Amino acid sequence: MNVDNYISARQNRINDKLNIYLPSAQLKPQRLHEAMRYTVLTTGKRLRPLLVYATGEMLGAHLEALDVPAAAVELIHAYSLAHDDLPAMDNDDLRRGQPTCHKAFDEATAILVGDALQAFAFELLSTNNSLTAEQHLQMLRYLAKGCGSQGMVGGQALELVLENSASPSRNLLDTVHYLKTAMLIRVSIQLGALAAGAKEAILIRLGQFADDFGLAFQIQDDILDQAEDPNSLSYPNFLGIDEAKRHYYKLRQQAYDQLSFFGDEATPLRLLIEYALNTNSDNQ
Ligand code: GRG
Repeated sequence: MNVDNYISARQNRINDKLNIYLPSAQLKPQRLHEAMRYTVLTTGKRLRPLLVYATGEMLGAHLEALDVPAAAVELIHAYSLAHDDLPAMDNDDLRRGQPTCHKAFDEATAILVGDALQAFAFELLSTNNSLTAEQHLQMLRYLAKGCGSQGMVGGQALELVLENSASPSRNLLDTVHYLKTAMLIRVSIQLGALAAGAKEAILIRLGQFADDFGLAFQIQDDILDQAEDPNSLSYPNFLGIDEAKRHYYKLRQQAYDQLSFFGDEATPLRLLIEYALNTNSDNQ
């Protein structure tokens, strides 16, 4: 299997599904729906849906059973980006190379877009597809916990604590990024596994893989952004660039090692490590 073919096939699939699932811009309230579509349908890597597909496929799920959970995690991700870009948060003008939602529309609309995308993710996940009612319930629980106050939003809240701390600790830095970034990655992997009917032991093993993958992804992002803000509380600024790179490589290797348990069927997940954790950090 070739990495580019696999990634682009699944990206095309989720882009088609998102286009179909999202409310039409002709439906009232038109401006809100237009802004929701604008926010989601811009070109992102679709990493979280790719993780749902790759994990589910590894464990024998049908692609049709993975479309809805894959869309749900991308909707949550898109909502978090729209809210994170707001003036009260990061105050960014550009996202995915285009004006952020509040710049293209307005602040109130961007807040409502995030709210509506979050609700839509849960609505979609509760709809009937090829999964059992128990699988639906489990997925709803994992997603709700993963993106709430003890997950992604909690990570964002703790980042504010970190930024205002006189002596920020390494432990707090790690907690922020496990929650803010790695948690939705973890949930994506877990939803893929749940769609395949995976048992607790597999979920735990995949949770360890997800944590390594998710934190490595965040550190890579920090290394790539390093030049942008030398004063931010990023891994390179906190640990020093050499230690940040060393930690990145260690986590990436650990993620590969976690997959040795699975054999050849883990090829899609190995391809995703290649795709998402591909920084030659020595060149940064
Ligand atoms: C709920 C306000 C709120 C925030 C939650 C997830 C999050 C916290 C904020 C998003 C902003 C951010 C920069 C998070 C760090 C993780 C990260 C590298 C996000 C970008 O994800 P990619 O690279 O983006 O997968 P694309 O555009 O490819 O989907």
